[in-house]
Amino acid sequence: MKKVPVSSQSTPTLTIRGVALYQRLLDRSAQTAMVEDLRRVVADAPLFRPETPRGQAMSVRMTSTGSVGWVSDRRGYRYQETHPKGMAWPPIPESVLAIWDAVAGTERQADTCLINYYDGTARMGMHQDRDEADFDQPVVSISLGDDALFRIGNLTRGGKTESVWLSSGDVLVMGGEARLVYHGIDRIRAGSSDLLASGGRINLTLRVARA
Ligand code: MD6
Ligand code: FE
Repeated sequence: MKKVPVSSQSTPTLTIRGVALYQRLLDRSAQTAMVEDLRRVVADAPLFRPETPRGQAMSVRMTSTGSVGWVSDRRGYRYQETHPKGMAWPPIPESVLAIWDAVAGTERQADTCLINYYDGTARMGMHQDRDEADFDQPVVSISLGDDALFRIGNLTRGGKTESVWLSSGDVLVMGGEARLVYHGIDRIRAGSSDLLASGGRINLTLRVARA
């Protein structure tokens, strides 16, 4: 696992409602190296399709890395130490941790990285990320592959929203006042990137889940 050379460049190219966006922070070779690392992860901890607590199958497929991983089923949303098939989650690749180090702005290291895979029709409804113990710790997200329309709302459900297209290599930080804003993915622009051989989009979210 190679360290991805990212400039410790800590000026966002765009900030929307406190959500900081670092567009194209990863160049093509960094993206390719990261995808290789993720292929190894998925070989050990296969993607699965979670169910919401209400029994609805999500359109996104997921797996995790780190000491804990995020799961959802009839018992609810939570972090747990094992994949639904029972194995421990693989470690977070160094290439991914390097991005946390470059932009998170916190002393703590991420203890989990959720891997979301979107095919051309997948989406993610508006939600808050609130299953973590400490909301003073940011969430750092990395986009790879097809473009995605990311919608940013408010601290409560509803109200006016703003949207931005996320492209391959973009990194987003949700911290501070923006840590609990509602957000979602409306749609993927299928075929907009050739990074992934079979198309689609990968989104990585790095977090500190445990206190
Ligand atoms: C996605 N991202 O980009 C979904 N959550 O596919 C998220 O849900 C997200 O990008 C918290 C912080 C940053 C994110
Ligand atoms: Fe989220």
